[in-house]
Parts: sequence; structure tokens; C-alpha cells
Amino acid sequence: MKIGIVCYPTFGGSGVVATELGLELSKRGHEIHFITYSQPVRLELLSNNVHFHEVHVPEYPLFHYQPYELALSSKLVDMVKLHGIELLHVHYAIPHAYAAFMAQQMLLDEGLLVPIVTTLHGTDITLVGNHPFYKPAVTFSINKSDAVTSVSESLKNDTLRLFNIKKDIHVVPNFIDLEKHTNNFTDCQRAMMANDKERIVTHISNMREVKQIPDVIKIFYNIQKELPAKLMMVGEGPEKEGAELLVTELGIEDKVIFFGNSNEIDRILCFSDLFLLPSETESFGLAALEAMASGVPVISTNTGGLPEVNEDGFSGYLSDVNAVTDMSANAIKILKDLNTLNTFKSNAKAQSRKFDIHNIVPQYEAIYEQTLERFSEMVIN
Ligand code: GMT
Repeated sequence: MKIGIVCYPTFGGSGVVATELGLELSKRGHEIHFITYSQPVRLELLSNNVHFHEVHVPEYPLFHYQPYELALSSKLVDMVKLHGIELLHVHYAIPHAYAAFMAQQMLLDEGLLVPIVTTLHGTDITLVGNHPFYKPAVTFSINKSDAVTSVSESLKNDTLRLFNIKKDIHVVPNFIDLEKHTNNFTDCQRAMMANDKERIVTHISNMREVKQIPDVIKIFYNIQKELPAKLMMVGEGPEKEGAELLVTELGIEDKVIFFGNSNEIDRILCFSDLFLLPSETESFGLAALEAMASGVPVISTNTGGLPEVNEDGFSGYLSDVNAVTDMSANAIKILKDLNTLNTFKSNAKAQSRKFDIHNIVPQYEAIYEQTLERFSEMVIN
């Protein structure tokens, strides 16, 4: 199949999922065309089966806001015609589903039929998409998609609750390439980060408000009062500066390392003992799954799709949002005793196997096939 994938190319769960999906589909013989404004961060290798087409938005002084949707839909039309793309899979409803629908209409005008599969990732529904300024357009583009998927049951329920959706929503969970996350390192170079007695606690995110970054710092503050520990803060975002200030206020600067965005997530997870994800909302929590795949147990909240990913008392623990004392106690319970820590580490790895890429990607292929079939029947009738 020739598939066009539209996503955000930045450090964010939806872009990572879209990129890993495209790469796996290409290994399974499909021809993949990524269409976005820059090369996706995890797309390192271009092969015969993987192509990247950049969407340019020419600057024009008249525009206060440059019209990305317009440039994207025009690019989609051009790429579908040039490469014979059979189906468009758009990740994140805003504005991708909307631009894809416009492209579909333009192509229809020329007698070309291309179905759209839209994957909802979370904030496009729970935070941004639900805003009254966007809601009518988001509702419209979801209902106009030929197939809709969501990354968790929880997100499906949120979508049905918040929007007037007339489409079936297929739940296809996020996935993990276990081979990539199985420690390839013979030496993680842990000694560069901490001494043997210190436990390494890690948080990775785009450090937006929804991630509750102050809670990460407060939980770590409680941990390090009980046992020697270091905190690795990975990622960039608006809450980072506040986190640095809080670390200074609490006098724990020597125990916290801020990395910024990193392409070496696997290496950081390789030497981590515990992952913190105290988010206010999380449709799935891909970062938690990546941690578990590297054998790192997770202390998270019980919000959104997190209970579908992190099993309470097995791969880590779940607590209410902002329950810092509870999350700290659970973290200490895991970290304090080496046997307990090792049990949680192997449980975390076992839990991640439920999301093996080889079991999940065929679910997307089946949706593509059914959608194309339905589409061709529509044309015949
Ligand atoms: O987590 C983020 O803030 C990034 C965001 C994105 O759109 O890239 O992540 C969302 O999609 C991920 C992939 O499906 C999910 O794992 C995240 O849980 C979801 N984020 C939220 O719901 C806050």
C-alpha cells in the first residue's frame, strides 16, 4: 500500500508514534510518505520505502498567522497525485484531519478518491480541540474522516463525551519496538551520572503544565530525604524554568540534572531505576511505556489512559493527581529494597510486552484495508 502519514515532527508522543508506525509499515512492504513541516525527529533513515516531503509555508507580511493548513492540504494533493498515494493517515486532529479533508475534496474534484484515517492522540481532544474556538472544526473533521482511531479506551470515551461524534472509534493502543528498547548497551555509563549507592529517578516530557512538573520535583525531594538519589529531567518546555527555580529553592541542585531534549532516551532509560509521570491528564503515556520497555517501573497518576498502561502494584503504582505524598511513598517503597526494585523492573518489562509493535501495527493495516474496501464499494455503488 502507498500511505501518506501526516504528523507533528517534534518531540511529542503523537509524532513518535506516527514515525515508528511508518517505519514498521515500511519494513512490512508498504511505501510510506511522511508529509509534514520538517523531518520527524525519530526519522533517521530514509530508505526506498520511506520518503519525506516537506511542507513549506511562504512568509507573507499581510498574514498575521501563516496559513499552514492551506499549504499542507495543497501539498497533500500534490503528493497524492505525484506518488499515487492510496490512503492518508493523519495523526492529531488539529489541523491535520481538517487539512486532509480539504485535500480529499480537491482530489475528488479531479476524480481521485483517497480515504482518510485519523488517529486521535489526546490533547487534540482533551485540551486544545475541546476549546470552543476549535470544537466545530474538530467535530467536523473527525466525522468526515473515513476511519477514526484513538490510542486508548479512555480517550475514546472522552471523545464521545466531549464531541458529537457519529463515527465508530477503533481503539488501537500505542506500541513499542521492544528490540529498539531492549538495552543494546553493554555499559550504560551509569557511573557518569550517579554512584553505586544512588538510585536514579527520571522524568521525560515536553514540560508543559499538564505534566505537573512541580510534582515531579516535590516527589523527588521526598525520595532523596529517605535514600541517596539523583533526578534526570529530560525535555524542554514552558515549565522547565520554574522547575529549575524550585530545585534551587529546595537546595537540591547537586542532585538534579536537566538534559534538554535528547535523542538518547534509550541510554538515559538504561541507567534509570524509576520513572515519574504525575500528569494531570494523559491519553496513553507513551513515555511511561518507553520506560517500562527499558525495565524501568513507573510512578504515575491514575488519570486518562494511564491505568491501561501502568498496572498498579505490578509495573509501578498509580495515584490521584497531585497526591504527592502518596506518590513519594510508593516511589520509596520500590526504591528502598533492591529485591523489590528488581521485581518491579522485570514486571515493568513484562507489562511493556503487551504493547509489542508486531501485535499492534497489523491492527492499523486491517483498518487501512477495511477502509479502502469500503471506499471502493462506495465508488462502485
Ligand atoms: O504528551 C504530550 O504532551 C505530547 C502529546 C502529543 O500529542 O504528542 O502526547 C499525547 O499523545 C501521546 C501519543 O499518543 C500520548 O502517549 C500522550 O499521553 C498524549 N498526551 C496527553 O494526553 C497529555
